[in-house]
Amino acid sequence: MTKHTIPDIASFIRENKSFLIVTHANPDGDAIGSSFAMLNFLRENGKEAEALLPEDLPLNYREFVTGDFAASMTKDKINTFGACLCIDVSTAERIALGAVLSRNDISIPLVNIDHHPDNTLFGDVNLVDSGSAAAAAIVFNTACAIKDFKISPKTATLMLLGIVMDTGCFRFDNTSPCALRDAASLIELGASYSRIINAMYFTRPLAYLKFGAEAILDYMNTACDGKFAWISIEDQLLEKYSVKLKDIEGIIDSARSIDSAVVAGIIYRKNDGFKISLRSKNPSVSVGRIARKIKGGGHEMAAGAFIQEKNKKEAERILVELVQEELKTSGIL
Ligand SMILES: [Mn+2]
Repeated sequence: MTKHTIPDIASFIRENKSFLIVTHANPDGDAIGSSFAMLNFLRENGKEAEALLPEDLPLNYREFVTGDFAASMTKDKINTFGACLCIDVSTAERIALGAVLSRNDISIPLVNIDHHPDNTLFGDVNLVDSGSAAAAAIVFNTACAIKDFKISPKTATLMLLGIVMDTGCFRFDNTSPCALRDAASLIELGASYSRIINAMYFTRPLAYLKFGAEAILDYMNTACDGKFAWISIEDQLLEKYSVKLKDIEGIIDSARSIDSAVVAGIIYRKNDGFKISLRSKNPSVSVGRIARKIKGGGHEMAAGAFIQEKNKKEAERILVELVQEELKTSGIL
């Protein structure tokens, strides 16, 4: 359970020959950017590396990752690598290894590279910096610490992708001087900022816009004097526009942008309960704290959780109560 530093990881990478890269389930921009940046970086500098990602990528990310990963892997295969680099994952349970495998099936050294404040230091080696805006920024700084290794424009673009997406395109509170400096350095290294912005913010099927319009019109709710706004996503609405959940998580920004809202959320049915994403607009209101009460976790300003409850009205009641409690604790209500 020791914490390591960037120079430790830099020498670890230098000393090992082959790496397996894994990230979290439902990968977001930082998970995808940081893992594939690491994959490219290692390959371009003479290391053997493979990525395991047993999930479909959200549509807009596909052009950055050209099918270059394994969708499944056996335990034996995993353990043929020199080490496993696990990037942007807060707990061992969240590692995306497919349906059958778990952390305990990995017997090679596991390096945990992450920035979540609730990281459980589950690796054999742990590089965890919760002050970092994105895991991609940690990957970038680690890459810089390996002096004779090169960072190509392709790798730099993937690193920048992670930083752009985890800072909400430099709009969230984690947009630190450091994050902006890293982004500037990456653009100097040839990262294509315009390509990222066009793919992430200016490219979507018309059906997605219509989905968003109807979601705002008919599925937006508010509580706590308008301080909590959330969209309750119904399967029938997804079906109507042939939209996949993983492609529309940005819809939470519509709730977030409501002037009175301090906490924004989306809620949707998953298995035997409801999955919840939450955002806070005020640093004294921790949605991470709310999430940790209901089988979830994440950052203080952005978190995810799960309510095991079949009835939607009841799940929403539980959620509103928890948000209300947090708003009261922090003196907002
Ligand atoms: Mn992240």
